[in-house]
Amino acid sequence: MCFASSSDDLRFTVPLTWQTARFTIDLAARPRVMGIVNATPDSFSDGGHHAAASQARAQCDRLLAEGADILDIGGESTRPGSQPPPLEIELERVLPVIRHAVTLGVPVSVDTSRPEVMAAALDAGADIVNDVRALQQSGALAAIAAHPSAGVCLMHMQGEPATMQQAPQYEDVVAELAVFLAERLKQATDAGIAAERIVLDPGYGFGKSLEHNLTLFRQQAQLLALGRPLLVGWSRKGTLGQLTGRPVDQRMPASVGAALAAVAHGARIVRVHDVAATVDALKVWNAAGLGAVA
Ligand code: HH2
Repeated sequence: MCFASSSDDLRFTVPLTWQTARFTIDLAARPRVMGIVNATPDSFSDGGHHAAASQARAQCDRLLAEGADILDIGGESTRPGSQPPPLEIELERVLPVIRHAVTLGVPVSVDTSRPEVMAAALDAGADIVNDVRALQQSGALAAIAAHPSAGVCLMHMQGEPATMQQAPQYEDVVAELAVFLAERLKQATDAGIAAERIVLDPGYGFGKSLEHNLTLFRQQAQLLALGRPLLVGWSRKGTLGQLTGRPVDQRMPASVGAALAAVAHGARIVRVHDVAATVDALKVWNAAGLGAVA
């Protein structure tokens, strides 16, 4: 893949809206914060904290009060070594939370790879599907295409969560990732999902070593050549633990730093656990004149 423009130029050429079912999200004025609601017993940083539907619903309310622009609700942990839960369990975890979240007045995303969960969540009023497997499961493209304006995040992952961190390998991580995301973007648009509905995600920590993650991070803005906004998730991830020596419950400052750096490298949506801290940091970022891309 050839990148003609400099990364700085690209920040000003990528479309800066994201079409989702009920909302057209403006990404020009300031970067947006996607708050994570893991309705799971086993997520790597907050597993079990919001596993009961009542806890997950309360977490939606809390993140919204803290300033989240989007709520991302997931019922499968994709931490290294994990296995997907049975379909019925995933549905039971996410649907009651989505039904609550869609009453709160912000875009609601479902973090899933299963077409059945995508369809049920969109039918329940969700606006976005966030798929770490980039709509590769059979029926996933059709499930999104069937909802004429639902948004979608296509993320890169090498392998599957169960084994992805055992020996990730790339000759050129940035180029390979760009080829993958371009191909998934084409598959999606060929299936009838308009490009305006799609954002892309490099998938930090998903089948990538420390070195892969950092190479990608430094060159992340090159992915803007694909012509779609970038969403990134650095929050509390293992690479931040490797950089700081901190356990997962002490990675908030590193996560906020990573979110700002990701925005500096062209991301317009950051997926985070620590919404209040990230929102505060971005307020300062925006006040310093760094937030708007016009
Ligand atoms: N990371 C995780 C899950 N979903 N989606 C996108 N688009 N980008 C990411 O980087 C991403 C994601 C993993 O984080 P978390 O949800 O906190 O953990 P777990 O998968 O263990 O529930």
